Amino acid sequence: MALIGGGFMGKAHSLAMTVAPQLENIGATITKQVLVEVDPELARTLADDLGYRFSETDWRAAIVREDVDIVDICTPPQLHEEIALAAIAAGKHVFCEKPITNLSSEAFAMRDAAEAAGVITQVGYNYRHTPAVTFAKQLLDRGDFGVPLQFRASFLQDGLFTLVADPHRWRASRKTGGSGMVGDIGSHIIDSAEYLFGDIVRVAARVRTKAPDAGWIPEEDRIANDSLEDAGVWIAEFANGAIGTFAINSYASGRKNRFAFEFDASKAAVEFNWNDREVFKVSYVGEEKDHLGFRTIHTNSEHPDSFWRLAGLGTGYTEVSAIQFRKFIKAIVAGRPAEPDFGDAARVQQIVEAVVEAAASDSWVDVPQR
Ligand code: NAI
Ligand code: SOE
Repeated sequence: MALIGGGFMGKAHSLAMTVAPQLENIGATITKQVLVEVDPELARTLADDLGYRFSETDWRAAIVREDVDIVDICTPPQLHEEIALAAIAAGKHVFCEKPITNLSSEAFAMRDAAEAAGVITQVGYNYRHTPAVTFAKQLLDRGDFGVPLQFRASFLQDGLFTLVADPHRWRASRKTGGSGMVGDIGSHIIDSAEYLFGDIVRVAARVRTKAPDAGWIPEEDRIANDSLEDAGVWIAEFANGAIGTFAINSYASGRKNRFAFEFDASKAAVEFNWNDREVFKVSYVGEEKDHLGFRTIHTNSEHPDSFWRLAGLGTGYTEVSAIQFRKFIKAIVAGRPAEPDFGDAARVQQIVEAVVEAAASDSWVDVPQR
């Protein structure tokens, strides 16, 4: 593999790629061949630390190497499209971090290019690979929970202040950060919503940007200055008739990467919170009255993708990441599409755009159907 961008996610991917083939035979060996960073010294140091054979400063040189089969893109989003298209043209399989790019039109072109080239793609919507989420999805698809009715999701963080102050401030500019926090963290709950409940068909929304002192930047100033939204709420209708609500912001004091959803279906209600990611909670309709309420399902080796035989040992960020790469490599070995691929991610981007447009136009916006 060639890793492009050795920042936060570059490190997470490197750790996960080491672990991915080790607990199960996935039919392939991963060799960390080359790491790309713009600064040569940083590239060399990171390559040594993270176990890559070579370092490089130009991603173009890395992706055409004969000894590279997989290109893993972990740069800020505005570079994803160019790197991915070039990697696809070079016949490489591509893993790309989310958002796949900042425009859905570009994202669909990336999907088409990958399909035409016959390469496998996957995008870093990692939360759906948490064993508890995967198992909830299996039960939902099997009909155990009945007909999906209502989905409620939120992704809350309190990190904005650090993000604007540290080198990761690319997130605070529209040119580099794309569609703000709706694209950055909202995209994760959109991906999970479609993964679990199916296609979203229309949305209505409000987005906001927090003023430096207190309150919101006035809407007219926000729009005139093209300020990136850092908060949003939206409602959605699904193709299957279900309805949903979503909320994000990046200054929810004390909320540490709180990705969470709950849903009600005709036979059960389900609750998942990434901060307690080893479990999910389910309450079945029709239980004996003295048993009514939520039970906690602890994931263990009985459940899909789990790492450890014993429940309670913890399911970490690296483990979930390793699960997503294990699936990616297995898809490449089997020559079948991975999930979520560029097509799925292009749809997420389409919904991100619909949310921003719905807020700007103060109206419901239909999401084009697949
Ligand atoms: P970061 O800022 O920590 O790392 C980006 C790295 O890319 C930096 O080290 C930078 O020097 C490097 N870079 C920039 N231009 C480059 C170029 N031309 N060639 C090679 N390297 C270059 O950013 P972070 O947090 O790692 O985010 C990267 C991507 O991962 C983003 O798309 C972000 O949305 C996504 N992400 C996904 C997460 C998830 O849980 N799925 C978590 C965090 C980020
Ligand atoms: C920052 O908001 C961030 O790192 C996102 O970019 C990731 O996608 C999310 O998983 C964690 O938060």
